[in-house]
Amino acid sequence: MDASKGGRSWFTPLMATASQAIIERFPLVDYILEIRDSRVPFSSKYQNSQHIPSKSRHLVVLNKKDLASPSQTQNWMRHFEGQNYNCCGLNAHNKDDITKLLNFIQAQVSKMNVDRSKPTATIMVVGIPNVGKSAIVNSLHQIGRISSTEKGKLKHTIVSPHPGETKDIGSFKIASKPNIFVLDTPGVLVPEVLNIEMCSNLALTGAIEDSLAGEYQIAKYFLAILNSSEEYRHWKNLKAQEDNNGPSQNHLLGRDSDSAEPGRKKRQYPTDHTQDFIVKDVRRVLYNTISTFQGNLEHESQMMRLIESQLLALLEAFRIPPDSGNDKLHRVSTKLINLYRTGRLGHYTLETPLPTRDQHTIVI
Ligand SMILES: Nc1nc2c(ncn2[C@@H]2O[C@H](COP(=O)(O)OP(=O)(O)OP(=O)(O)O)[C@@H](O)[C@H]2O)c(=O)[nH]1
Ligand SMILES: [Mg+2]
Repeated sequence: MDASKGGRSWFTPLMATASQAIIERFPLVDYILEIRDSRVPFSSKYQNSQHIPSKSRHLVVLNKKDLASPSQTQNWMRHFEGQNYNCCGLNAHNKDDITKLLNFIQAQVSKMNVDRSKPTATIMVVGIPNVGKSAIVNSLHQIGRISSTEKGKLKHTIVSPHPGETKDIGSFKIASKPNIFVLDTPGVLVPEVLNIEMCSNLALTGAIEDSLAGEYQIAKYFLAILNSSEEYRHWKNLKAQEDNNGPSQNHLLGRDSDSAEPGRKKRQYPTDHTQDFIVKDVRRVLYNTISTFQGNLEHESQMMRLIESQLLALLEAFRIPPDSGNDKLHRVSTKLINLYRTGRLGHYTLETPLPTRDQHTIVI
């Protein structure tokens, strides 16, 4: 995959300007939160992090931990701590996580400001696009320890599933005495061509606009990961239910399939509106196609054969008519990627902290 496609590039002029503006602020701010995506902590490294003046004023935040494998997030945290970074896993939409982060920031600020001579501290949030910088800033601002008058005038920075949403540096107050302000910044990617695996990881996790990589390619990449992982095994009981009852009829009854399971709290997926019975059918199709596949998934051509058959089988699960024209594979791909990105098809960490061929040569 190239940095540009059809005259468009992921490194936009706005990114170049923002990149410079952010670097110029490094010496002026008191602390930096570098946000990475827990699913790809290596590929989501912020390109200008070498300009951050000191490790003691730099926290690596592994955000979207709810979408990653919890044990792998622990491994990554140990990895960063082993390199003398402060590091934490975070879900930007989880109040407890944000409260802990706010406590940490306040503790750092008071350590840096022991004589309380400085009335204001500034924290800058940096990272590649779509890793959740604005979501974290909004959450910190909302639970911020500020006066009730200031609480009445809360601002919002735009949070969106599409990369490149934040265009300017914005300031949000999160604490008083001393005042602490957090700067939200636009996402910045590397300008040069990346290796194919990093590109694929960034495309799948949403750091690069989907149309640059192509939805069909991204969906195929996700299926290759799913087919090589153990996640689909969690859906075995769906197969057993089908054997006993036939295919899902919940939609006919207008019933929410997840809420039908006793003792399970219904999960919320704010950016995904796919109904539960469809998700269940998608999981069932994926489970059936993988578990009955006779070929050898180590062979690329056989993996591709499985993937292509899965995309066709998923048309029915997503209720896309097979005669719905040339864009049917595009539609099924878009829906599949969306389910993956909202965590409804399992939790995947796509990179390991162990030194591998490529990762070994690059110092984080
Ligand atoms: N599941 C999950 N989704 C998250 C989390 N943090 C952010 N998101 C979602 O990720 C998407 C991107 O979030 P933003 O806060 O807009 O990302 P950003 O880093 O500011 O992106 P740019 O402004 O484009 O650089 C949104 O759909 C958020 O709701 C998280 O911890 N978990
Ligand atoms: Mg943003």
